[in-house]
Amino acid sequence: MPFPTITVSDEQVAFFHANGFLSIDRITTDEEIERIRSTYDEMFARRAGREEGMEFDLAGTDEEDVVATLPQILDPLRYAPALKNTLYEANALAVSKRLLGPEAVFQGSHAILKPAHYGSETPWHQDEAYWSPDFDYNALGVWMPLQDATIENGCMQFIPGSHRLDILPHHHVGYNPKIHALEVDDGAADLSGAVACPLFPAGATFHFSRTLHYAGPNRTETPRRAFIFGFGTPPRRRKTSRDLYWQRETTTYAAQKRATVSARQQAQKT
Ligand SMILES: O=C(O)CCC(=O)C(=O)O
Repeated sequence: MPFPTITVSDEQVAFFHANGFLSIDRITTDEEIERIRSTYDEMFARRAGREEGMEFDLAGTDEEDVVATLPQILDPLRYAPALKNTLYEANALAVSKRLLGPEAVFQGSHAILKPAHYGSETPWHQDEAYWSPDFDYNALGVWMPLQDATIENGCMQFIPGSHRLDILPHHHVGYNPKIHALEVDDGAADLSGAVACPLFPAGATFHFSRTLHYAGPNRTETPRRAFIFGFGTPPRRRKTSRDLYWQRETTTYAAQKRATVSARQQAQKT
């Protein structure tokens, strides 16, 4: 892993803790962005991870013959090793340690593509609405675009201070449990003070795992690509599980494929 080349100031750390998000102008070099972008496009073109349920349409029901409007790849480093050991990751980890504490470690990655012209919105949500209800978290997401990110193509937007809220009630988009994306229930939060964070390529945003966030549809001529990391201190097991009832309703094709892979792996172990 390269040595980190950036840090954040005490003022930026204080801003993150007060507001639940932080935007920075540069997290890696333009050369690295170019390299990542060609690997990223190749990975989405071959729909890496589709058979295992790791590539799917976030915003739709993900049938084979329907065009995906918000394709996502989970764990892209597994499918494209060229995405490993980047300066982006080194800098994202260094900043995450400043924001969360020195015990923060890498916890995962994903990639979300909003295709040109018809890329869907990513609805308002808290990341923890997707996570295991058995743990408490001290975690954040780092979001890096591979081209300009604007309001028109779907840059990140945040509700300041929402990281202090509990996990709010969510539902699958359209109340359709075949759709992976979750959306906070209507009226559960005041979304009026949203702050949009446009970025140049190689900029990045950081947000706490409870911060309400959204990214609009892509109505521009070019794809909006985002490469996302998660970092956190070790999750702490709760005495009682939270009741994130919307997770029990999930019936996506991708979740079924992942369950089949996991059952096969268990059977091979025994
Ligand atoms: O890239 C997007 O559209 C949304 C990203 C997001 O929700 C996240 O990084 O937590």
